[in-house]
Amino acid sequence: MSCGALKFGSFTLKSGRTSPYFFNAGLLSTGPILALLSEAFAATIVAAQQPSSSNNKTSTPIPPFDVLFGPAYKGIAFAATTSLVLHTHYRDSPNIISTTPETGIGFAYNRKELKSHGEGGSLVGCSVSNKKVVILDDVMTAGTAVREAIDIVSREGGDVVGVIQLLDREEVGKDGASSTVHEVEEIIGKGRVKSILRMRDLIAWLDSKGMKKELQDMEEYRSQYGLKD
Ligand code: OMP
Repeated sequence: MSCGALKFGSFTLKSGRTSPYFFNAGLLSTGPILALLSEAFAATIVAAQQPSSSNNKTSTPIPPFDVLFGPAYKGIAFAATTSLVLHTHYRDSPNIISTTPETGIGFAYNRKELKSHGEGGSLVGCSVSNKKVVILDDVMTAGTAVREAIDIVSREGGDVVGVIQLLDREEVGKDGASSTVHEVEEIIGKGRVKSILRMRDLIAWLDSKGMKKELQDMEEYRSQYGLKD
């Protein structure tokens, strides 16, 4: 909230849902904030690579991988800065990287418009072809944006083995029956979609600040679109 990235009011979302809050990750745009975010993304990736302590045998950790993919535009800075942090802080951790620590994790992002001259193509940065790829993105609501990112990487021959979101709004997916996270994990594997923050964290924070009106609006929205568990 201190930099305006989290706003309360009435917002029409990409999914058509009317939300009492909106998270604009484009405003997370200073050096100190990026340092915090990229460290959080890196730590979340490393934690997601550990075998789950739960008894759920179907859940698979994110395997060693090669490339971070940041969907244009907001994901670009996340992928670039997190690949840097994985190199500076985590290069000696075993099993993060499927290539050598010296090469490090690459990063890539898409162009919103195809470029026909110069090097051409729709992706910029490290090739994802025949690579294991982790997608870093801003917010997940109904999952349209993240599905698009998975399609882009797959079309270029990459294998998406993980998705890390900055904020999971913890909503039901397009069919309204199960969570968006569940639907995306159906595509890339159970236990492979992680988030730094979730809607429940925002609610706990609002509660701790005594922001009653916002809290009530969030709870109402959650009863309509939130997870039932
Ligand atoms: P879904 O594609 O429905 O998952 O919505 C996620 C996308 O909507 C994000 O990548 C953003 O472009 C945008 N969005 C936000 O940036 N912040 C929000 O709080 C909510 C949305 C949204 O439209 O759902």
